[in-house]
Amino acid sequence: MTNTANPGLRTGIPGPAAQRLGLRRERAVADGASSLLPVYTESGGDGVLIDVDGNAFIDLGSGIAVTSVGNPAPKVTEAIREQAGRFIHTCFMVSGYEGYVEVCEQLNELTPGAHDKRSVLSNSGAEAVENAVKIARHATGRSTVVVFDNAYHGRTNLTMALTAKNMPYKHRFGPFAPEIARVPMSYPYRDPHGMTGQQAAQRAIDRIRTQVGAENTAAVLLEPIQGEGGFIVPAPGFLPAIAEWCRDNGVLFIADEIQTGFCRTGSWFACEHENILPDLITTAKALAGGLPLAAVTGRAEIMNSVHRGGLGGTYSGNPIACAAALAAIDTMREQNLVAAAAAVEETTRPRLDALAQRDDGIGEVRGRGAMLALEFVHPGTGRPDPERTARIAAHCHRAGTIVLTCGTHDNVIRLLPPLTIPAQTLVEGLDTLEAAVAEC
Ligand code: PLZ
Repeated sequence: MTNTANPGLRTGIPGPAAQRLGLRRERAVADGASSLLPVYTESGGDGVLIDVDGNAFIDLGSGIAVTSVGNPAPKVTEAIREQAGRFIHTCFMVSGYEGYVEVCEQLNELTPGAHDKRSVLSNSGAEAVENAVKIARHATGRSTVVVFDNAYHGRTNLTMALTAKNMPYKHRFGPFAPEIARVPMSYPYRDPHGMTGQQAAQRAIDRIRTQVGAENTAAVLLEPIQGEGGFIVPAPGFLPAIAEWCRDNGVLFIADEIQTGFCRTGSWFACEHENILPDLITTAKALAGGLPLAAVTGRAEIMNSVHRGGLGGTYSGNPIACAAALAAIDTMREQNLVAAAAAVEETTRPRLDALAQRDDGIGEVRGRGAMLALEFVHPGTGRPDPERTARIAAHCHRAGTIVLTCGTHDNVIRLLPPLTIPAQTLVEGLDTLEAAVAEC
């Protein structure tokens, strides 16, 4: 289908070159590694991705909240080139380099709280979460990790256990790591009407107290705004109440800011919106502008409780990824991407709210900054509507705008545009989404 709305489309989707690659893929790539769109990227640009058929897609996904600084961002590209021309790898466990140290300095400075901090780097978000759990168990001498309904923390064995959703993440991949307890999240749209953040926190704390026991709990791990689980923003007061209980009970509070971190929600980290000071914080995604890099940052005494050599990995904190991260962080500061995320919200939120006014299949508009979503439901019952959600997303894709879905029930369309997206491009992407909602 060729669409007139996006003048950047040259062929139907997928075009002939993408179809040829699709056939090669079928013969070479495992079916388990699937893609949302049937197209193949050739290059990027200001808020767009150009595919192998010359089609320009408006990017409202940023490769799942990664290319916040642009794709490619000139400074990041330059830093990668410069570092690649000097050396590519030493293994930090063999010999150090300045980039690793400097990324840790930046993380210690930028993450919430002025207390003494240390950081350790790894390759992926899941690996950072694994490290955070290792550190928390080591520091407390306790084993249980508490996680929440709808949580997403990764696809490795331990992080599958921490992740809530069965399909596609866990199905037939068990047995899973033990000593994980799951408790209810604050989910204002679905919680009993009027339930406050404090009440939702008390519900979770009662579960922990009665089913685990504080003295067995190493850490409470949570996303301050849940990502894959549906862009769920907990009711005000929920996060502070959980953090306070943790503090009073010697339980570490780990904030997974892998998706929410680095300017995405209109502050450097989402914990800042409620003045939370996590003991440990995991980051990845936008940190290195598209290169694989992740981190755990936390209180010095907790981080340093681990014996020498207890944390590491061949590629952890790769020099090129560190160079990219420093350039990405520079770009965030120079271009004030905190303000840019707030500007995305200013443009987008009123349009989503207006859309929800006209469409009783939209149960809720929610999110913060440049992390916004629509939850689709059956009118009247509030039952999740994953079918319509999938139709709307597919319609957007055929019309040349990349939107992502999420949610435990696959009934949420989420927007994660690059924070550098030109205003006009964002507006065109939103036009496409509005048309898709109207037509489906
Ligand atoms: N914690 C909060 O959002 C990654 C993964 C999607 P990795 N989310 C996108 C998918 O289907 O694999 C994520 C996250 C939060 C942890 C992770 C894991 O980060 O870098 O994908 O391992």
